[in-house]
Amino acid sequence: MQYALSPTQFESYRDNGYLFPLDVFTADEVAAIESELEQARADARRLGLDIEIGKLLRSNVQLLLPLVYRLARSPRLLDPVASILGPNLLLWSAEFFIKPANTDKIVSWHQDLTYWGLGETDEEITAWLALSDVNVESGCMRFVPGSHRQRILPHRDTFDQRNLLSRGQEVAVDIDENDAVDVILRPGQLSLHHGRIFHASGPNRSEHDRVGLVFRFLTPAVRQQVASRDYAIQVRGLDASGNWIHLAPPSANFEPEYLRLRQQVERDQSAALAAGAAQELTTAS
Ligand SMILES: O=C(O)CCC(=O)C(=O)O
Repeated sequence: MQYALSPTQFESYRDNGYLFPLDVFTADEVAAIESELEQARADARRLGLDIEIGKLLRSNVQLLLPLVYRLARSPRLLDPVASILGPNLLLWSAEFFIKPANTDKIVSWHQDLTYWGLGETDEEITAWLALSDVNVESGCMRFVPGSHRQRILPHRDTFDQRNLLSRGQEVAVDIDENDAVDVILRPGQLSLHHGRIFHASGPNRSEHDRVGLVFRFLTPAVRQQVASRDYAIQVRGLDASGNWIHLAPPSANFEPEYLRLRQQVERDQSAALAAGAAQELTTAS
């Protein structure tokens, strides 16, 4: 693999539960991605779709935009993931985490795997791609090093409207903010994180939108344990597990059959995501 992690990077991920920054896309490539996203927004408007935050782009965008599959398969993004998870890789979901300039949107301290129905697996990784400057002022993520070695701990729902998470869930332990590391990224850089790492992010006090495109990769050995079925797009290697319904990537933005398919996927996944929640959920993570 041309862009495999070095042994030092691999050990750093294993010990800390995260790794950043990885240089993945150049400034020109980021500009090309941004103009494709602008086109996608125009397409959404033309089709009368609601593209507001928390809606269309907030969940399962791998079923809406061909761009997402292309980026997910790019060796510079996927080789580092394969260095950790091995050669057989599924894209389970992709989401935009957008915090508009000067807004109070936050993400509370949580562990990703809590409500996904995928168990406590080590075989899931998030690749978080910065499409803007991401720093303390604009509300970058923060990680607690080594916290991925914990089990999934109890979380409580806050349903805070400022929270970008579906239930406003937060891990029910006191986090010492002094232990946390700021995940500062330039546009085109990537961070990787483990599904049990404690992480959060603060409000965007800057004058520009903070934009992250987030890919959730799994090995085929991971299983959906709460919902009756689950779906993935194969991005590398083979899957003989029978654990996943394989989907083909879309070939155009917002294809009607994919909009329907995404609704079906989210109905099925909500059995895991909403388990035990006291309110209906509007987003998928
Ligand atoms: O983008 C953020 O601020 C939080 C993202 C997050 O929680 C995640 O990718 O798991």
